[in-house]
Amino acid sequence: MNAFRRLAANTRGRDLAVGDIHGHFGRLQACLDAVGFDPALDRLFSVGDLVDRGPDSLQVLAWLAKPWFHAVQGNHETLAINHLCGGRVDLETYRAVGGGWFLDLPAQAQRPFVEAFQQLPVALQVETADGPVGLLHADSPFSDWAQVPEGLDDAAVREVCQWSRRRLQTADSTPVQGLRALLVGHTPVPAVKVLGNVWHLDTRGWSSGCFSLLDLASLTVVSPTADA
Ligand SMILES: [Mn+2]
Repeated sequence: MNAFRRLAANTRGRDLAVGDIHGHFGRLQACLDAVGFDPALDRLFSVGDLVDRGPDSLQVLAWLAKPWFHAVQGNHETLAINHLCGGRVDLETYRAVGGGWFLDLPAQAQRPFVEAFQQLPVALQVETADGPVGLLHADSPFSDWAQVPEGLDDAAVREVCQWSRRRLQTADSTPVQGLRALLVGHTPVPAVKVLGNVWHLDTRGWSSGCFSLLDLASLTVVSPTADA
């Protein structure tokens, strides 16, 4: 697995990003339909946590096979990998955060999910006309994005990328240098929240909120509101 991936700009259609999905691909598709998402031209970027909690986790393999869908690895994908690959996972906690669909599969059926999750980068950089946009699941481990590609060799750095809530908890608005914007999820927010140039996109579309689709070219939220 290469933990860092770069993607060229989309010169044909729109690039949109979404926060944590957590097994709600049906709701996500409805949201994409509502904004006229065109799978022939547009791309959708996910900040990870594709599975657990919602009813559609098994659909994740079909979604990851879509050529227009690009995701980074969230901490929930890491839980599945660690469970099958001998890492330490507290089973009670994993089940409590929605991992039952995975834990109840026979090991042989768990394997394709883990293999797909292992292919996901921890950090992704997408070019836009106005500069690069970064994505990772939780928080940037560095104030300079240029340090990320090599830094990801370190497990402690990957852990910050996938688990940290420091920036939101400390309301740190220091921008991440080298990026136009960094898009993250992991910690739910009532509405899309920007700290510095870091956009927190997990607006609980998987729970009582709704998905927020962010247009990467304009850095505007294009998804309909709950009462639209
Ligand atoms: Mn998470």
